[in-house]
Parts: sequence; C-alpha cells; structure tokens
Amino acid sequence: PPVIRREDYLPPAWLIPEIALDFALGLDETVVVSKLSVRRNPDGNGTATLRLNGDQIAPRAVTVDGTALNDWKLDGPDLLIELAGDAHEVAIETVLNPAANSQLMGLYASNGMLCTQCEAEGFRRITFFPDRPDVLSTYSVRMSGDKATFPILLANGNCTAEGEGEDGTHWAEWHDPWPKPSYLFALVAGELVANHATFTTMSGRRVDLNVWVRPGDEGRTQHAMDSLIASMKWDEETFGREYDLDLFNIVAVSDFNMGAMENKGLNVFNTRYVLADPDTATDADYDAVEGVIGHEYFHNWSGNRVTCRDWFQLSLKEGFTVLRDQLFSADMGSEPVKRIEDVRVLRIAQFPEDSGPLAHPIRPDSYQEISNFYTATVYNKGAEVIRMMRTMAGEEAFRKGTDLYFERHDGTAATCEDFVKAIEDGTGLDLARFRLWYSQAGTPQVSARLEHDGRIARLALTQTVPATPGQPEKAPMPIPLRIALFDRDTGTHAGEHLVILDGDEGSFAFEGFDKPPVLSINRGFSAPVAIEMEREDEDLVFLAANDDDPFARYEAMQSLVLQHLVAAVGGGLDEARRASGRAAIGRAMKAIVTDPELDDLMRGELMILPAESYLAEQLLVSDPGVIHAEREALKAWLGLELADELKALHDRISAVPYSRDAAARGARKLKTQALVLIASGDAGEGAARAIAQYRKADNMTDRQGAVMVLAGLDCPEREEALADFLARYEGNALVIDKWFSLQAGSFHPRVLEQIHALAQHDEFRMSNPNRVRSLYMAAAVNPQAFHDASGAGYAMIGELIRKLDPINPQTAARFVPALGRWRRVEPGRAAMMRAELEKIAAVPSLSRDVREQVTKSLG
Ligand code: B3K
Ligand code: ZN
Repeated sequence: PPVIRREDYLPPAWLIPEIALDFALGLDETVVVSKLSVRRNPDGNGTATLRLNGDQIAPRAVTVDGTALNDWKLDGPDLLIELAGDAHEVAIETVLNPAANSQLMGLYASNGMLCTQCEAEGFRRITFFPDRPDVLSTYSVRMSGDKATFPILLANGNCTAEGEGEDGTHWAEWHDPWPKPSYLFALVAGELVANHATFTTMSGRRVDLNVWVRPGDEGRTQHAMDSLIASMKWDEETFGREYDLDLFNIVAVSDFNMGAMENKGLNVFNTRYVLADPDTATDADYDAVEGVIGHEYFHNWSGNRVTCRDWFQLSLKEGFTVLRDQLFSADMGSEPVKRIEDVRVLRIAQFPEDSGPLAHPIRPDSYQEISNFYTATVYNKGAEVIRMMRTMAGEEAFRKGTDLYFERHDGTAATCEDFVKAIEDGTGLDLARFRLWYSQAGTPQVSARLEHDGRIARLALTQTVPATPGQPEKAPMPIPLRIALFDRDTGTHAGEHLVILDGDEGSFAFEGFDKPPVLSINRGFSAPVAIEMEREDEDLVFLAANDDDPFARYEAMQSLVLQHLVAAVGGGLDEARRASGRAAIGRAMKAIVTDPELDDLMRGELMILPAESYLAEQLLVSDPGVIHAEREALKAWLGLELADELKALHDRISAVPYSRDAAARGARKLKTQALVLIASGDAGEGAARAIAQYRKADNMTDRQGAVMVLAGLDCPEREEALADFLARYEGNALVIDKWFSLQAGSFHPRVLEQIHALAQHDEFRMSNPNRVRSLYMAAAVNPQAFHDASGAGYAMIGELIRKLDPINPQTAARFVPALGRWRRVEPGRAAMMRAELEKIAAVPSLSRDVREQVTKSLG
C-alpha cells in the first residue's frame, strides 16, 4: 500500500464551497445525489482534473453543469473528471447498502437505524468528494424515507423544512451555516427519543439540547445531559468559547468503532459514553461519560471551528481537546485524582507505544492508513505536550495563547505549527526547541542525582531520547520539571521550583540546606518522561507520607513498589532484601490505609499497584510470567500482612450509603480495592466478603467490583454471581459487555478456557465492536490469558484478527500492537508472538489497516 507523507502536502486543486446532498433512505438501499459547486483553488496547482475520492462506491450518474457526463474515469477508487473552466456544478449519484456495511465507516445500519461515521475517510464511502480536511464546504442536506422506520431525521446544523411524502414517507431538510470538512458530516435516521433541555450561552443565545437514544433508554440519559450543560458552561468560563448554533444533538448508537464523534451540531456517540444510571453504570462509567461528552463538545472549537489542514496534524485537535477534557474533568471532580488517572493511562497505553515498533511522533511524518494513528501518542502524549506549554507559561498567559490561536485560525484548517506559533506569540515563551516534542518520538529518559555539599543541594540531570523506528538519532528536548526539596525533620519544603532541562545535561543549585534534603521531582507529572534515580526506600516512604503534591505522593508509592518488583523480577532479591523491601511497602501501605487525613478517592489511588505492563516497560526484555507471579505474590503478602486493617476498612466503607458525592464514590472505589487485596491474601475470606457485597449491592460499582473479585476465584460463589448478573441484566448490551470483560480480564487459573467458551456464547457478536472489545480486548490486556506460556493466548488474538479483519478492519487493527510487543518479551514467548504476526501477514486479502500494523510490528 502507498505511503502518504507529510512533506508531500499540496493545497487542493479544487475547492467545494457548497454541497447539497439528497438521501433517499433505506436500510439496504440508500440513494445519494450529491451536488457540488466546484471552484478552482487560486492556490492550487492549476490542473484541469478534479479528483474525487471514493471507497467501495460506484458512480451511477454524473453530470457537469447539468449535462450528463460519460467520459469520467476511475483511478483506483477515485473518480476523475476533466473540467474546462474555473467554476462548475457537478452532480453525482451513488447507491449504498448500509445494512451490509460492517466496517461502520460511511453510512451504516445499527439496531434498525441509519447513522454515519466519516472521520477520517468515511465520507468517500457515501459519495465521491475531495475527502480531505482542508476542503471546507457549506452543507445542505435533504433526506426522505419511510416514516415508520425513520421517524426521526437528523443532520448537522438546523432543520430548515420538513414534510410528508407519499406512501408513508416523510422528509427533512437541514442546513449547517458553518463551513466544514467532510469528516464532520453526519446524518442519523431512526426511531429515537430525546432527553431535551435548553442552555443559554454567555451572549444570550438559547440553544436546544437533545440526547437521542432508543426508546426505553431515556431513563439513563440525565447524566449525559448534565455533563453537556456543564461542558458548555465550563468552556465559556475557562476558554472563553461559546456555542454557535441554536441546536445541539447527541445520538447514542450501539455499533460504533470508537468512543464518539464530534460532527458539527450532531455528535454521534457509542451508547457506552451516554447511558448511565446507578444500577447499570459504575462510578468510572459516569466519569467516562462526563469526560467524553466534554471532549466531543470541546471539539466544536478545537476541531470544528479550527480544523486540521491534513491528517498529520491530528494532534492539533486531539491533543488539545484531550487536555481540555482533562482540565474539565479535574474541575468537575478531584484535580489530583484526575491527574493520577491520566498519568496511569499514559503509562499503560502510551509508554509502550513509544518504546515499540509502532512508535511515532505526536505529529507523524507518514502513514499508510490514518485510522491507525488515532493513538494514545497523538491523543494523550499530545495533551501532555500542550500541558507542558501551559506549565511553562502559567495559566493566564496560556489562555492568551489559546485566545490568539482561536482568533487567528477561526474558520480555517490549521497546522500544529500554527498552534505553537500562536502559543508562542500569546504567551511570550520561546518555543523554538520545544517544537522537537512534535517531531521526535520516544519517551525521554531523565536521570537525576542530588548532591549535597556545604549548604548547597545540587541537582544533576541528564536526558536521553531513545531511538525509535526511522529516528535513530535524537536531539535533547526542553523538559520542564517541577521540583521541591524536603527537610527530613519537618517534612516540609521552602517552595517549589520549575527547572527546565534544555540540553543533554543540566545542573541546578539550591542554597540553604544544612542536611541533605529529599528530592520530589516531576511533581504533578510536569513532563511526560521517565525519571531514573537511585532511591533509598526510606526516602520514598517519606515522600509517600509527606509530599504535599498529591501526584508526587502517589509517585513515591509507585516507585517504592516498582523498585522492589523490578529487583524481584530480575532475580536480584535475596530473602533478606525481599523481606526488607516488602516491609517498607507494607509500612507505607499501612500508613495510607489508616491515614485519617486522606480522602477515600485519593486513598484509592495511592493503594493501586503499578500495572504489569508498566513494570515490563522498566525492563528491556522480560518474562511476563515472572512479572505476573511477583506482582501477585506481593498482593498476597500485603493482603495477609494488612488483613486486619483491610477488613476494618472494608467494614467501614461498606456502611456508607449510595450517593454520587465524592465521599461515597471514594468509599465505593476503596471497597473493591480492599476486597482485591483481602482476596489475594485469603481467597476464602475474599469470596465470602465479595458475595456478601454482591448480594447487598444497590449500585453497579459495588456489584461489578464483587463480580470482578469473584471471577478470579475458583469457588462456588463465582458461579452464583456470574449467573445472577447475566440473568438480571438480560437485554442490556452495555452490562452484558461487562459480564464478558469481567471474566476475560480475570486471573482465574482456567481463564483461557473460559474465554474460548465465551466466544461461543449466544450473546457474543463479532459484528459489534463493543462486544468484541469486551471479550478480546479484556483478554489481550490480561497478562494471565494473553501471555499464557503455551502461546494459546497469542493464537487466540491472532485468530481473532484474521476473522475480524474482513468484517471490521479498523477494530481488528487495534489488536495488533499487543502481539507487536514481542521484542520486549523473553525468547520463547517472543517466537510464538512473532509466528502469529507472520501468520496474519500471510493472509493475502489483508486490509490496509492490519497490513500496516503487522508489517511494522515484524519489521
Ligand atoms: N474524532 C473522533 C475520532 C474518530 C476516528 C475514527 N477513526 C473521536 C474523538 O477523538 O473525539
Ligand atoms: Zn477527539
């Protein structure tokens, strides 16, 4: 497949200022007539050929300026039309079969309704068009269809007319006044009911808000609506951004490749990020709904009003919008807890990407299939890079920068460079070298050493940016590190410093220390780097107890455990050191479990042990079996060592009644965490407490937590809970997804066997991405299943990819990176992982999506 390169960008030869689309809707036949006003781009290359992208569609009729055209050509999937002048009207008719569209890109049927997904290149599956984000058009849409099948007809913008047709049909016309690229087009038709509300913007515009769902689901939409209203208000207050239409629609669909999509005025969502009530959604689900609703809403400015020039600039909208949704969620809940969660996601999802065969800069230089670049790097690392600018500038100056960015580029398709320039001009920062964060892949490794001499503490830092595919040599990047130096006796510090490591090495001196202080570094995770530092357990225990930066406190606890487990996995712990390491962890954990000053949400964060994948990141090559065993052994030790404290904690919080306030949510989070450790130490006690928690649960958080613990135990209570859970939620797809993923994610000794049985279950559907992920993504990230020493876990994921690829290549490709980690795994397993990749590569008809990921992973 051809490689698309950033450096090859050329402005479009032709522009389409206006497009009128007419849809005659049907589930298995929809006829589309597209009328384009085509204008030569004065900045284009002057070619007479109009190239319109297509994908698995054929032109049924083409007219130019009202006259039928017969000499159009196809160049692969694209339609080529020769135009004599500078301005023409081109009309094209296509016929689609939405019910047969299993890729869920373009126009497709889901649950009896029709909906669209166009980002990145789905519009070309609907009609021929210059399907690139720098071609902005004003859209008018007409649709007609059977009124009983499609009672609700929605598109972008405002409804301008509607009426009845013949034979039980009806029609509607929609107009979106804001020019937009084709990837933001959307249409939805089907039987839907709305939760309706209004919002008045800061300048007094009254906006109608609707959350559309299938009849029966409307009772689970209030949290989504509340989150939408909160987002609209927050963006006005925090970024000065106001909504710009009289209508904002959200539609929930049950078949969706991603989380949601920010189509102008008509966001389409995976049901997973809309529906929530206490009986069916966990507290984490509530947070996810709020975060994704915010994210898509914020795209109205960072994405829609200012869009991307080309897909290499994807992080321009995604990195920035992730930062915006992170700040929003932090303001809605607990800022420190949100920060810790975001860093955990980065370390679990992005660090491995950055150190593997698919590593790419947040602004990639090339791709074969753009769908493969909707990654944690572009999204989450992209957000971290912008967050660093904010840290260096300060909040107020940063806002000046974003104001300038929106003002300068409103209504246009911009680049990452435009964004950095606006931040530079608005804040006064010099970001010349900082731009390297956009072009270099790899997680910088910063080693830190603190020396004490006389009254001076000296911090010596060095950085290396590891080589990544296609980038053997790296230049040092500016790394902003928030630090503090603690007095061991008082447990306090004299103020935080922001140091910027700008070269390979840096040395920073601080005066006024009679004794060696304790270093707290990368506070708040001010830079997305890995810090390497030899640390005494006692210093980490001290920071875990005393640091006034909550992230740093969490980090100290993580480092303490990480240091111990890495040594254990490397075989470097004799019995004495194992015992002293565990003792230090036990002391710190006990202090956390019993600290009366801590709120429970934060206590829950501090109690989470580093993930196995993050542990594996610390080692060049590792044995996942040993990592798993060592981490489980530590959990079991903690469960026994702190049995009394954990049981007391579980008793205390089990008495807290259900509510959505922070204290009650904290209690629920801890309840399950305590249960996990109790069960690790004593399976019988764990099972008894878990089934009791399950039976008396009046909310999904408690119920799911109990089932999660039971799913990993070999006990009769497990079967009781699983059977009850399935029966109780029959017909509720999102909860059935949980039922699958709780089992597939468990550490049950026979988990692989169970996953194979689940794949044969009546409720399993290969055509539904949520269901596929609930079983197989849970399995792929479950070390006990995936890394089974037999290789059966690898074979299972390999087979899935081969089976799913012809149905839904985008979703299939998401499973490749798990196998692509083979170089970092011990040789026996590595060979089996590689063999699975080769088996996939041997399939002749592989999609571009999977082909790219597999080839790079083998490369
Ligand atoms: N912009 C969409 C991503 C859709 C990508 C599909 N391949 C979701 C989001 O980031 O908001
Ligand atoms: Zn986004």
